[in-house]
Amino acid sequence: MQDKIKKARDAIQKACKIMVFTGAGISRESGVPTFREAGGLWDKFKVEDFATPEAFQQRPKEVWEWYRFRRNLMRKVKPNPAHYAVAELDERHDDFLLATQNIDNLHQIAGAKRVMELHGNIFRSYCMKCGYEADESVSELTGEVPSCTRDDCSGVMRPKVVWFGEQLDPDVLEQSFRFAAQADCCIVIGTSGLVYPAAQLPFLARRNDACVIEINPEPSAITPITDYFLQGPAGEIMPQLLEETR
Ligand code: BJW
Ligand code: ZN
Repeated sequence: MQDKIKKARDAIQKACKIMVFTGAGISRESGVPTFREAGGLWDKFKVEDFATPEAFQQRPKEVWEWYRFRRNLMRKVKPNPAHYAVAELDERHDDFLLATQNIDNLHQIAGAKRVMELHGNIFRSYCMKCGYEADESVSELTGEVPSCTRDDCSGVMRPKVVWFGEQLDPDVLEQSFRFAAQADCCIVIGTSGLVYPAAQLPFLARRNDACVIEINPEPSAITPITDYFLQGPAGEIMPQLLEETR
């Protein structure tokens, strides 16, 4: 394992264009539950009841309750050593991009600057009628199903996250795809690699002959295309990829 870590570290040092692609697993050690593991969110809640536009249309109050519950949890947690190591890579490398599927803000709190939020951000909401956006990282909009506070719009507000069957923000997706297709190193951390189009990113990098490094305690759908699969928790392994080069 130490030999593999050393080789991965060398590949990162040599690389010019580095992409980091993260999923729920990177925040696991901070106390944020993942989706598809035993005990994960999809064990307790059905995807179609909470993470689809149809669910929101039919039961907006329950969907909002679920998001408030998760917001309250995410507000309390802190970045772990893996988030800080990713932020350090961002600071060190001129040509860097972090594409995250996470909505928890932990990368930004750790100090990462060049972040693409593929699936949105749980602390933001927008009006479905006029598009007005609200930042609710500090205080929540009120009401069981909050309504728009701009002028006299009073449209229905929804969390600014991407549900199944919805398009990802085209700018975010395009910038991430373009970067991945030119990257010479792609570090994949804590994702099952099952959700598309996000999961395409490491495959695009691989097609460009990038060195693909993965950190995950379990193999994922991305593992078969990796050069170095570093099996274990992100909070322990990710900081080791930066050691000695500090
Ligand atoms: C650790 C660890 C530790 C544990 N350290 N690691 C092509 C083929 C097939 C299907 C599709 C396709 N293209 C589109 C689709 C449909 C669909 C899709 O992908 N379905 C598949 C599941 C079959 N995609 C979409 O609908 C997307 N939209 C789209 O494609 O639009 C175009 C379109 C529109 C209409 C019709 C057709 C096309 C949108 C996807 C939105 C995903 N949204 C969610 C919810 C976000 C909001 C919320 O949280 O409430 O995003 S679902 C959920 O999954 C969330 C995550 O970001 C995403 C990915 O999950 P992630 O991060 O990988 O988590 P897990 O739990 O799966 O894995 C955790 C990993 O961590 C595990 O591997 C652990 O081992 C590991 N781990 N501890 C490191 N300490
Ligand atoms: Zn509005």
